[in-house]
Amino acid sequence: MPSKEQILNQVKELITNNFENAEAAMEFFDKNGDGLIEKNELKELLKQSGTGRMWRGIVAGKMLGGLDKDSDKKLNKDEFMNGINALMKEIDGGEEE
Ligand SMILES: [Ca+2]
Ligand SMILES: [Ca+2]
Repeated sequence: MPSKEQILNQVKELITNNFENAEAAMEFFDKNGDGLIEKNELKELLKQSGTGRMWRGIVAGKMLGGLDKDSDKKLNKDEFMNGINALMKEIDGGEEE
């Protein structure tokens, strides 16, 4: 299994390289437009970031488990933004490209 750091780094890169901010990323991945990121949408995010097919479900589940504060199995904007902000803080030392 890829390490947590590896996956988070890929997600961070995806978002920083393709979106102006976390909000824009959330809008993009909220495919059904309900204002919430559910597991399938999270899996799509992981797919785009390059996480292998066999790990996406597991990783999406773990991310949901960690970020879903109100336990509705979906990430609302606050939960998603908290996750992204934590991600941006947690990983540093990467070279700007
Ligand atoms: Ca959604
Ligand atoms: Ca939630």
